[in-house]
Amino acid sequence: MMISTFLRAALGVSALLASGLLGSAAFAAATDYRVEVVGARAAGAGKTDVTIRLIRVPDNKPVPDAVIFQTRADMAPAGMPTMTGNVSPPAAQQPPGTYRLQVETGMAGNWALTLSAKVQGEAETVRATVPFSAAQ
Ligand SMILES: [Cu+2]
Repeated sequence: MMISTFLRAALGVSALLASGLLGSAAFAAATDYRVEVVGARAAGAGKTDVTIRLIRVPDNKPVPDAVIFQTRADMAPAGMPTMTGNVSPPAAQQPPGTYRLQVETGMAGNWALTLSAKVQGEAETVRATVPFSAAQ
């Protein structure tokens, strides 16, 4: 599945540049990350397991050991932005860099999963919204 969203770390590098911090931190802040949906499959009545992969764009490598938080799922892609579903805390998966979240999708159709990710060694928080479809 080639659903992906390009992201930029939440804060621009301009503040770092302005403050004269031109070391590796500035380069890390400029790093782009991408979240891909690997798959979404029914996981019992009204639940969907969504597996995502976090990619560091410059070297196109998966990012293991990220802390996923501030998760949200809603049916905005189906025109129902106020219809939300609880998201369980994600579990790290094999291969490294993939994470599985279980979403309470009470309705079949197109959903959006929004999340934040804290990447080891990265000062900025990564945020992404990716679409997935729920079978039920
Ligand atoms: Cu709905």
